[in-house]
Amino acid sequence: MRVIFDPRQTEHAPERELHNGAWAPYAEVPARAESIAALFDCQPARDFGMAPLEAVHAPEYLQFLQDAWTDWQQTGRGGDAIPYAFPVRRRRALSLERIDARMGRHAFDAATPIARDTWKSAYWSAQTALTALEDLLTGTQPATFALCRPPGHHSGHDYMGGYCYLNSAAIAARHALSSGAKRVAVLDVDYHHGNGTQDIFYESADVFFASIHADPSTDYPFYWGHADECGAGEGQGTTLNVPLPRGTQWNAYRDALAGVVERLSAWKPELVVVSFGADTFAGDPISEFLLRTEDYEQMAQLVATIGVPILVVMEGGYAIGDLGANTASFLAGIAT
Ligand code: SP5
Ligand code: ZN
Repeated sequence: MRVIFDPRQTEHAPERELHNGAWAPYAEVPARAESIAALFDCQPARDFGMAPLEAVHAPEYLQFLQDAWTDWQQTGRGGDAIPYAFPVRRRRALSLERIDARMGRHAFDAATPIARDTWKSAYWSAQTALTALEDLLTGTQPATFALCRPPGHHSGHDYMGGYCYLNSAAIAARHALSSGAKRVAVLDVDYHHGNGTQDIFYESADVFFASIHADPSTDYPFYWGHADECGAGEGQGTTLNVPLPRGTQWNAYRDALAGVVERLSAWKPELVVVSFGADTFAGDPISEFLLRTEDYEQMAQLVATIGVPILVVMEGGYAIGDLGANTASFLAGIAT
């Protein structure tokens, strides 16, 4: 399978995150992407510029991501920029200049720091998805793989969170629409609900967002991904959430996925973007599903029965020693 990977995606390297009330080493490390890239003959990203990013994200948010680290340093602080105050419920989203206000305005958690090279890596992560999309649309292969890092599915129109800054899957899905596709599905199989992607397309009739994930009653991101969230307005019925309990194994996962694949097939997308996270793996250090390496191949084979071109976009997965094998297993199933 054609694999796109840009080395500039590894420059983003926050030092630490707030985890269960204490500082912990940042789980979303450059070695994640490197461990997968080492297994493939990767092609670099091409530059599609800012327009496809602006088609998904707010201009002031894109500017904020580019400014934040420098503005943070100018306050005289060292280290990574981290928000601590947020404009929740009925607070106006004021366009304040103070870096701390801008951080909170554009984040929904305090566990997604901005480091020196965050913008550069996030930018090339999005370009990686766009390159893999174009190669899929213009090529003859049934699928391509965008080895994106940092991940994107928690990032919304004007916010970051969950290690995500730019929503590469959403950027690719919208770019597919502007390239002529009429119906695009996003299937999110990361352990965590893809709240950013859901938000971006919640009222869109031309993008079907489906997600299988840990029940947000017990797991991050908590406030999205419940089964009664089905879309709104013109997008009513084009969002599908299937939360599963901690401890889920392949048999139960497969049954859930079969139902989702049936719904997607009936909707008749022209293209499927898969937000692939390998954090459903039994050995994942921050997650609680119990999938095995060989299960990913079967998962992908089931997804491939939809029978349309597939763009696989990398999201989470933190068991670095097994991440390459788990991803390779998934890609093998897509290609067969
Ligand atoms: C892209 C992606 O996978 N983002 C995940 C962000 C998760 N951040 C919060 C994780 C909280 C984990 N709680 C750990 C429980 C350990 N048993
Ligand atoms: Zn995840």
